[in-house]
Amino acid sequence: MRRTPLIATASVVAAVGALLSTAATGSVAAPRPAAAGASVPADLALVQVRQSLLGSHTWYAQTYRGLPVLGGYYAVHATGATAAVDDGRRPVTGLGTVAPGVARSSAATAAKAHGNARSSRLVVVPGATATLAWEVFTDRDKRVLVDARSGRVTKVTDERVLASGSGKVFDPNPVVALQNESLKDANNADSAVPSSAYTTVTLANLDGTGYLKGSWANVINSTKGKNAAAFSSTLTFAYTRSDTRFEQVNSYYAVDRVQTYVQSLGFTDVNHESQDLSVNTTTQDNSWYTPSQDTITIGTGGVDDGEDQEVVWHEYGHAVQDDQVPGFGGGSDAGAIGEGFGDYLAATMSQASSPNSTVTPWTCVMDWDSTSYTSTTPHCIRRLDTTKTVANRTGEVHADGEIWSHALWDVNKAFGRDKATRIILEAQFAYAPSTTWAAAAQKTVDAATALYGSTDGATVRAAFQARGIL
Ligand SMILES: [Ca+2]
Ligand SMILES: [Ca+2]
Ligand SMILES: [Ca+2]
Ligand SMILES: [Ca+2]
Ligand SMILES: [Zn+2]
Repeated sequence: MRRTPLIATASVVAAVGALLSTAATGSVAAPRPAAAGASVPADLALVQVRQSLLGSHTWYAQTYRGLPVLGGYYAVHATGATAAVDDGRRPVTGLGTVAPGVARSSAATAAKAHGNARSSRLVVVPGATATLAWEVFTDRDKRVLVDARSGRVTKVTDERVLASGSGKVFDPNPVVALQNESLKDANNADSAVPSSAYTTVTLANLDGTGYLKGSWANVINSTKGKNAAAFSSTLTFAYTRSDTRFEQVNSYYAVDRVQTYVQSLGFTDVNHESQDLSVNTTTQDNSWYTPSQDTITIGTGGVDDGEDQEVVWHEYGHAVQDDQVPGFGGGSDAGAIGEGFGDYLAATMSQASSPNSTVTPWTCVMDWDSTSYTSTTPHCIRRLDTTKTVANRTGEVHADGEIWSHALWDVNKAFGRDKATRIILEAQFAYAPSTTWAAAAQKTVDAATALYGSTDGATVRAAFQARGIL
């Protein structure tokens, strides 16, 4: 892709001689010597010269009154007797002063939400109405542009070059994948689960360090010891279930996938960060989200929780709500909403890749983990289709969560997973930290109405009315 050259008549690749004659028309300042002996326009700063098999390649950055112009470049490729120019300079017009309106230190403060400034420089943002900006590089590998007049952040980009790896996972778990309710943990034995239960997947958005660390999921296990962090210099993470690293891969994949799904619904600010995961670091038959640490901990009791992506998605549901509403979950109503939403998120993530069969209905949550503590089939820790209403409340948040999750599931049945999940996530931004069920349900109706109109709002209302919530 090439931008409009500053010199209108200069072709993208032209002989240096042709460029010189264009320059002579007066649109740029006098030529000066180039590294290769040719002349180049004056608004350039030499970046580097590289020698290839066929010649030399001289790269310049475009400048405007001494400041770098973002994205503007100029290259001279000299091979033998000829030199070709690649003119990638960009138009800069409408810029008055090149003195910043806000100080470098103010720009660093403005960028603080994206990390501490490691370095910064004043740049020209090109265009028909060019502007000045501070380009701030932070210790979180973010490049933040701060408008030098208003002091506002205008753009944030991730500098890291992200990598894809591959891994073996259960999707979402062996019971669902094999449609087999009689699988048993057998004390974490490889032989207990046929190899056909595994799926080889792409592990996306890795940071390339060789660890399971990426844009949306971050395995924080220590690099040493019994549950050491998985490492692969080739980003190949193919383990079987008896290997403690298997749960790390499964957890990374589950979290990367749910955040990617959330973004596909249009949300750019729902737990939009690399979620910390501490995997197999407790022997309890439990997993949890810790708000003060912003960490999900995955346990190994019974079936390893990390072998069932529905466990991970449930915990991610807590992380999502904690991110949307500071301090969310106080009181028995909000607590039950937390559990119900976690179960909903697990179920709707499984919807994407598993059948809604009589063996493993979508409404059955944690089909594999629960084989170690339930005796009836299908094995489910909880369901999204119980007959319970508010009249059946017990005060125990997980049990009561089944009432809330049933309402959410009815919304899902009415609209499909994308639209339903979009409504639910949008609504949750407006929940109070210790909301009542009625208030949260009304916010959900309001979100549906605002996004899609009153008919759809009425459909959501009916779902909550069916559970006695509204
Ligand atoms: Ca295991
Ligand atoms: Ca988080
Ligand atoms: Ca377990
Ligand atoms: Ca399930
Ligand atoms: Zn929970």
